[in-house]
Amino acid sequence: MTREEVHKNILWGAATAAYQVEGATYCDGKGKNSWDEYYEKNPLGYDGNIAVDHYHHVEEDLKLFHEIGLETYRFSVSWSRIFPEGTGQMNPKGLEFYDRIVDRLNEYGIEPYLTLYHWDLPLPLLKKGGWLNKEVIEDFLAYCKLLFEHFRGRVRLWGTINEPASEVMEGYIQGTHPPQEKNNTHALQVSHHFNVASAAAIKMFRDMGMEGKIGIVLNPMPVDVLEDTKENRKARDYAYDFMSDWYISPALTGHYPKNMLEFCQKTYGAPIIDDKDYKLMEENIGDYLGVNYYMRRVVEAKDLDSDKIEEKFSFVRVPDGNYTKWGWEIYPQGLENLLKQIYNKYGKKEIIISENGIGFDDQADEDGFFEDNERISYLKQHIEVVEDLCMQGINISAYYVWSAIDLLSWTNGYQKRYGLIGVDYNTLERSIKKSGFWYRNFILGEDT
Ligand code: GCO
Repeated sequence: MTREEVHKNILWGAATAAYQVEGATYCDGKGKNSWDEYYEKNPLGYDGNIAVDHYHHVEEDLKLFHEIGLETYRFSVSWSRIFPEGTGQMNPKGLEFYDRIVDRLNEYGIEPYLTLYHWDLPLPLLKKGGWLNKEVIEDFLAYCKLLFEHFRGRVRLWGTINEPASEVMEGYIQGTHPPQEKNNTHALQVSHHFNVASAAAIKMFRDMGMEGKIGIVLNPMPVDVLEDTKENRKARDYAYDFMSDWYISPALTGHYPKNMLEFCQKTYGAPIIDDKDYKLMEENIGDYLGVNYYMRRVVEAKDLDSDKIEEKFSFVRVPDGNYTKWGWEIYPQGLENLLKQIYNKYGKKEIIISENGIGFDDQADEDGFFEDNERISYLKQHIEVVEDLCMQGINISAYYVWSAIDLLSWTNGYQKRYGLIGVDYNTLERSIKKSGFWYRNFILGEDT
């Protein structure tokens, strides 16, 4: 295919997540969730109570998404707006908010892409064990069923669980996200419950005869070594298995990487897997694999004999690497390496780049205009890789810039901006950044 044909085949969009944009923490019946409590318990100097107040600016924001020419928009639904207690009584005002989003997007001809779960677990469910408690899977399915029934025919692109690896690593190993545990056994069991929940939602979607596509959204990272030694290559394989393939393998085959599973079950006694789980996961592979790509990881061997996986390797900086102030390496080649590694191991699969973008501390000029040239450069480099890969036969059907609009960075607050649309956090005034105009022209196929 030519680059022009590839460009036309890909749906070009941008993404956000409920908790990172909506604010309106307790408006119109929304219940408390895990992140509301997290920011109360961890005084970081910022929280999600206002975010960018998308809840009260939704019409304006969707109009701006239309103005920058998005062909599709990925957003997530806040479970605790729909079921304030996580289960039981549904909150009609919560559903109305998402009706406004979905119906306006369809009026604009912008394909809605609805993520069912993007980390904001209703607090009562966290209090009964969260994702460690297998009962929460049933609660999740009741929530999914309601949304499938309600949006049938109006939403044709669905994501089940966003970045399970992030919630597992940060929430159960590093303790930097809710529920702030440091327990590898719990981490591994939660990772399994995410896979069961996703497969069960996919099964329900198909049993209900829903139109469109559904899949899980992962954030796999390619892993390289600086010095090519036997020990470093072993550390690399552990790191890739632990951070990436542990999630890719069940998503694409219904089974975990064999060596890592044996090691985990021997060392941590987890995950405990019921036989029916395997059947469910094998029989309900997603229609696509969502890939959130930001960066690669570079590692060296640490303590290869440690019984803690994360102590077998340590992250290293590339001496002449290009890093943001938050230490994220800008490395577009990593996207090619990652997708080819996935294709080589699992064969051809539809891929959606469900997030790709970069956080900078953008500064507006005296007229309030964000001349975010670095973001344009980052997007250009990564989109070029996306189009090149499609020309080589890799099936990428859609691409989403993270993020459509500036938003709350979970543990970096508001200084770290990702948006194509800027927000003045004092006035909540919106303005299209230079990258937003660039992306519009790019989508139109105008030489940029
Ligand atoms: C941040 C992160 C997030 C995630 C996104 C994952 O800075 O907080 O980059 O924005 O990328 O929520 O799906």
